[in-house]
Amino acid sequence: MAILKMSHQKSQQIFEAAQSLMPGGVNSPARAFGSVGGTPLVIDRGEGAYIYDVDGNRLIDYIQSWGPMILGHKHPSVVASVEAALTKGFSFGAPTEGENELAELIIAAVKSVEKVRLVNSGTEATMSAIRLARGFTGRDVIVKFAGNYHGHVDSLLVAAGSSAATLAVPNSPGVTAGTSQDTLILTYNDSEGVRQAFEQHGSRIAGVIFEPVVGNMGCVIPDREFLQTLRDCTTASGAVLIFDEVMTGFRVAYGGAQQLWEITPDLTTLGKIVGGGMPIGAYGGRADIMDHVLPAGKVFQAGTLSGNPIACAAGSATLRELRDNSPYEYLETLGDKLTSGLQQAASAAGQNCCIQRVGSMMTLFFNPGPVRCWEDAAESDTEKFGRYFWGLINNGIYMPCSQYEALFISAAHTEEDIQATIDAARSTLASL
Ligand code: HOZ
Repeated sequence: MAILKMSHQKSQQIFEAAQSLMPGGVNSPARAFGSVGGTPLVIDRGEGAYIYDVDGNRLIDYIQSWGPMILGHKHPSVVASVEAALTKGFSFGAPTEGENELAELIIAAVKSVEKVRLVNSGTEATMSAIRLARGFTGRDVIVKFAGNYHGHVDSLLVAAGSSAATLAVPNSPGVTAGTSQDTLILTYNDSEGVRQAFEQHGSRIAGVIFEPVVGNMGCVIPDREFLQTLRDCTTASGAVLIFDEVMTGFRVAYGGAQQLWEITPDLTTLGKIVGGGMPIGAYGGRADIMDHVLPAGKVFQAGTLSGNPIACAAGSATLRELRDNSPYEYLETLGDKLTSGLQQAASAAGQNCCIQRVGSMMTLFFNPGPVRCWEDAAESDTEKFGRYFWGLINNGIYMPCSQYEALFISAAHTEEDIQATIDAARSTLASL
C-alpha cells in the first residue's frame, strides 16, 4: 500500500535506527504511520506552511504539529520572542513576569476563564481539570464521550479517539478497571443519553469533559441541542462542565469553541496554540473553582517546568499575533475553498465521502456521513484512507496519517497551496 515515489532513503535509515532506541521508533504513536502502512518521513525543518524532510522533499503541511502552529512554522514574531527569552535562561522553577503575560492574554480571550494554571501538556491540563472537578464537588464520576480524546490520562483513556482509536487500543492495557470505574462513557451528540445519565447518576457526577468540536475521531461537530443539554444538566446537578479546548482553543475562534457556540463552561483545558509550538498546557475557569487548587486551596497539582519562560514567550507571541492580526476570516476562506474543492474532486471520482469542517480544522471521511459520533466515524473505509494518504504524500501534501484526526490549515497557507492540494486530491481520489 505504501508506495513512496519520492526519495525516502535517509528517512528510512533514521527511522530504522530509532527502532532500537524508542518503542516503535517514536515518542508518540501517531507518528509511526501505523494505520496507513509504510514508514514516516523524518522532518528536518519547517518554514511557514511547509515542512522539509531529511531527504530534501518539501511538503505542504496540514498537520502543523497537530495544531499548535496556527501561524505556520517559524513565524518571525514568535522566533524573536523566543530568542529574547532564551538569552535570560531556560527555567527557574520560580515566578516570572512572562507567566503573567500569557495568563492575561488567555483570560482576556477566553470568556469563561477568570483564573488559569499553566502546566506542560494537554494531558496534564485534562488530568488536573478532572481532579479539580472532583475536589470541588466532592463527587467521583466523570462523564466522557466515546471517540473523544483527552490525552493519555488513565481514567480518560477509555473509548478514546485519536491514536488510541487509530491503533485499536481505545481501552489501553495498563488502565485498571478500578481507575476507570468512575468514568461514564456516553455517545457524542446524544442529548437523550446525557439526560438519562443525569437522571440516574446526577448526584454522583463531578463533571463532564468533552471536545466542543471533536478533532480526535476526525472532525465532528456538536449539535446545538447537545451543547445546551450538557450546560443545562451540569448546572442543574451542580456538576462541572469542562470544555476540552486543547485543540479548538484559539483555533476555531480567538475565544475558542465556547465563543463560537456561545456556551460558557465552568472549566476549560488548553494546550497546543497557547504554547506556540513549545510544550505547554493550561486549565482555567471560574475563580471560585480555580481557587480550590493548591496553594489557594487543597487540590494538589504542581510541576517543575510549569509556566516555563520559553514556552510562555512562544505562546504569548502567538496569541498577540492572533489578537492583533486576526487570521480567522482568512482561515475561513481557505477552509471553504479546500472543502468545496475536495468535495468536487471526490464526487468527480465517484467516491462516497463527506467532509466536515469548522474553520481551519477539517476531515475528509471515506464514509457517506454525516459523522456525528464514534459509531459513525468507525464505519469509515480506513484502508482507502491509507491509499489516499500516500497518494497525497507522493504529490507533496502532508496530511494527518489517520482517518481519526483533523487536518489543520495555518495562516501561512496561501490560496495557491490550497489549489495545489485540491489538484493533488483530484488525481489521487480518481486513482483509488
Ligand atoms: N495526539 C496527537 C493527535 N491528536 C498526536 C500527537 C503526536 O503524535 O505528536
